[in-house]
Amino acid sequence: MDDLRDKYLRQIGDAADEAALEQVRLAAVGKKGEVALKMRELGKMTPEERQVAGPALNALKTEINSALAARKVALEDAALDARLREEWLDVTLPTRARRPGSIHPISQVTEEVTAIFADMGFSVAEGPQIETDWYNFDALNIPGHHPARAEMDTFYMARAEGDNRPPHVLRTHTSPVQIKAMEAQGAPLRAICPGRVYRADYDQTHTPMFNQVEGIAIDRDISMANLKWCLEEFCRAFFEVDEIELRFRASHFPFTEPSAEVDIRCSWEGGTLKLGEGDDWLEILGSGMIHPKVLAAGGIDASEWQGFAFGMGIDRIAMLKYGIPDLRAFFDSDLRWLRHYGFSALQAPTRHAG
Ligand code: 2NL
Repeated sequence: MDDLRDKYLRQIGDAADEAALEQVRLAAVGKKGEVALKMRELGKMTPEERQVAGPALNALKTEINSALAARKVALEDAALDARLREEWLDVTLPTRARRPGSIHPISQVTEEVTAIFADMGFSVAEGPQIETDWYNFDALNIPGHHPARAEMDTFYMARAEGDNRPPHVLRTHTSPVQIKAMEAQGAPLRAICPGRVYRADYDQTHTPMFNQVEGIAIDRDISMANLKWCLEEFCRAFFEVDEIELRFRASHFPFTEPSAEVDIRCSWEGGTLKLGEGDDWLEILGSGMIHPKVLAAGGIDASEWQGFAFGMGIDRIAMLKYGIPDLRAFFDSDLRWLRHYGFSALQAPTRHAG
């Protein structure tokens, strides 16, 4: 018994870490440890022997267990001490004389657009960037084999092997958010939905991720005339030009009928863009009256309600407003570019001040 005690107390003292200590614990007082084996031998003893050996074994077990617990605490303390010696921070060091960060033009323009439409009574809705194909396509009147699904160069999410359900997609527009707003809030409804969208397209004027803002207004008597006023008001406020002129060109989208692409009058004289004057036209957005099937997909009765919708690229209108020449630079995270085109965190979006 004394040999056992000496052996295990020494091993406990020598255990260099918690793993080693656990090995000793198993060998000594574990289910198949040496003390347990000795306790099994009690059965073979005479009652007199057992009366001595039993309590002695129990006392040994208790002694080993408390030595184990004490050693565990000591090891934990030592580990903590080592960590505290290793991980330290001199909080008295002076701060680095560093320029503060800046607001990315995308964030700035999103704020500006949001503030302008908020003034016109639109609320803001956001939603997930990964969508079911129903919310991204079917609800928008883009059925399974419609070429728009291919046109939109969709990124499909992987499915587990053997899972034959249609894959989720990275949303190709923010329209799913409007469908969900219709479902949740019903009509009448005015909402804009800014956010990231994804299309597998990469060249001078396309990045696989870009930012879009879409808007919808639904009521009993909303018309294209309301759409035109709203968009003119928006352009005046956003581009900070009083004399703007918009041109509606007949177009086609599956989710609107009729549909129109909207151009803004501009001039490129002297190589700089001026809005509201000149003989050129610049396409800035797409729009139309929400297709009755899309209203129905959002749970809205198309015989009672109608509305307009529009969509535009935030990156694109940011380039126009702030004279940013290269779309791809938006996503390069180049510090010099960010310093040049970024906005001060203290500078409010243009419309907030007015
Ligand atoms: C573009 C064109 C557009 C819409 C987006 C929309 C959304 C719902 C219902 C109907 Cl929920 N329409 N969105 C409508 C017309 C055009 O975007 O060129 N975007 C960059």
